[in-house]
Amino acid sequence: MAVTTSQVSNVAIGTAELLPLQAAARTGAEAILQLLVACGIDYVFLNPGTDTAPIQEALVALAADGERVPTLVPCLFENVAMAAAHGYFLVTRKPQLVVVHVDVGTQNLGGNVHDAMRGQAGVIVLAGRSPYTVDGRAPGGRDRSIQWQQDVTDQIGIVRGYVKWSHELARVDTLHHLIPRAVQMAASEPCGPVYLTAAREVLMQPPEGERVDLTPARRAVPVVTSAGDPLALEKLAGWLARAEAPLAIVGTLGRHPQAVAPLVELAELLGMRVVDTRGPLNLPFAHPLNVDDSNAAIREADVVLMLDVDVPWIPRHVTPAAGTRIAQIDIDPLKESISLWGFPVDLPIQADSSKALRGLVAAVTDAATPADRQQWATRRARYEAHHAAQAQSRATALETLRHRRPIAAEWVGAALAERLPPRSIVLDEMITSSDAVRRYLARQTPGSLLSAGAPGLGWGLGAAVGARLAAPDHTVVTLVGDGSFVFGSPVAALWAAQQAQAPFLTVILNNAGYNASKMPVLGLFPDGASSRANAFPGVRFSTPPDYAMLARSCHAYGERVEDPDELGPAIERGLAAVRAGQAAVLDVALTPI
Ligand SMILES: Cc1ncc(C[n+]2csc(CCOP(=O)(O)OP(=O)(O)O)c2C)c(N)n1
Ligand SMILES: [Mg+2]
Repeated sequence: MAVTTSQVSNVAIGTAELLPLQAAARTGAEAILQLLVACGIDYVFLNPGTDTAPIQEALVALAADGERVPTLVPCLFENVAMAAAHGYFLVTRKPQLVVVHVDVGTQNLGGNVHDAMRGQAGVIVLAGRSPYTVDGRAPGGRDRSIQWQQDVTDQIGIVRGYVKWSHELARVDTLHHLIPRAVQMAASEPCGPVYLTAAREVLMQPPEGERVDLTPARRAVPVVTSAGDPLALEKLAGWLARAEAPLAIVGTLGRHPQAVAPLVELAELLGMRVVDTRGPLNLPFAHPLNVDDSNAAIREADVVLMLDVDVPWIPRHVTPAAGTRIAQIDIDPLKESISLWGFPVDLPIQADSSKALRGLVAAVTDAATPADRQQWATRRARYEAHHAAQAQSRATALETLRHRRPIAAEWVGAALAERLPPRSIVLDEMITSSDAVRRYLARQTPGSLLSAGAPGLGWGLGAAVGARLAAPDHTVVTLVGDGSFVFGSPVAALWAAQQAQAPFLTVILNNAGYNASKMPVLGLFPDGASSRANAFPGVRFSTPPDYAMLARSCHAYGERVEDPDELGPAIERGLAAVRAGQAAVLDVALTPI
């Protein structure tokens, strides 16, 4: 049979039909903003400096003329700006603008640029760069000593390994090509950050006729992705149809919430279990085909389908059996940006999984005989029974866990699950508490659970600001470790939330240190000196900061929770503060590491 090409098409990010052909622009900075607005950019997350002054001026001057400008979100630390744009992108798939000072502002984007790259988040970063001229003739030329110090040999090199594309905007008369190109690049899959620099002379130079051509901005639409080669999908359907133990391993498929339904359909049709690695929600948590013990499932599988996953298993811990057929559907099957990537794949298919899965479901349906269907239904019933027993033992365990003191991470998940309103988005930067919390939080709705998709800590707070701006009718809750909370520049993030009227609830899983940095010491040296002396340099926070007080100093609600019976009421107080427009931080005391 022929696999039909999916009808799903990419969403245009601009407002193409409504655009005028040209816009007024007295300076290069005004031209850039006009172009970005024409490309659908709604927000600018800004940390300014000497060389971004023309952009700051353009925001005010254009607004005074009644022109539309991106809404400003002031960020007191650059990693908050980067994470906020990332969070906004995950909800909307629309890149936003991050403006930072020169090389130093770029360096402060820090690990959150890594997150945007690995998490495939489209973000436009625009950094100033030292002025080109020193003689005083060109407007914007150097007038401060720092402009020599900040004139480094390779500013773009700071982020080159972490961006999809970069460019030094050196001329005003090419901005109308380059800005839409930057937006298209960021928003096309695999999405990612792009990095632009512009010197003040360019930002201040008047475009010809003091107008900028907006026509290219009409075409800043993401590249239409493929639904996958029909023959390859048919072949894969044949493998799956004849499998004894088919298994899907899923990474970031759920970045397209519409991909979850066809995954569920495929899994239910085949009685195929699904390993959901710790990314966005790929499968409703309570789905009976959701695998708890992924290593055992991988060992048993005879056909594995990898779906948008960077690391399907850790070879040191488990590998599929030798004869297992392994297929892959991925927007980026080669993983070019990962130096050592050697997972064996017999059938790598480049495709947008949200589209390809529909074709795959159709192909499997077509290939199914009544005997197949009978066999798949039996298999599904067996897994469902197993899952029901697990769910029962989880519920039994919770009866004890909900009263444990110090508070159990599992109870944090369950207490939230009992109280979060239906329209909630949860962000996960919890590190070692994540599995326990996720198991009891049991997110169900596609698009309602987000993660950085990468290990650069300091993402969860800024990303919550962006997610809330993108979904103002949703309750946004960010779950972080105590280490991650501090990495997230809480003063800057909570203040940005207040300024941008983007309140969210933060729950800190506070184990008084970096558990993730303690565990490798025990793992590599189980009987080593650290283990024997119970001494772990750099990982325990003795006399930790008072995070609730810190929150209050940033105009947020803040509360420390030590009593498990108080956890539920505290969550309600936090949610009430958020409903009233105030950010809230609950510092939940877990067992110290
Ligand atoms: C920017 C950055 N710095 C350092 C690390 C290394 N690192 C990984 S996990 C971790 C500790 C996280 O602590 P916390 O958020 O409290 O979570 P826990 O491990 O205690 O569960 C550290 C320091 C990192 N991933 N990113
Ligand atoms: Mg911790």
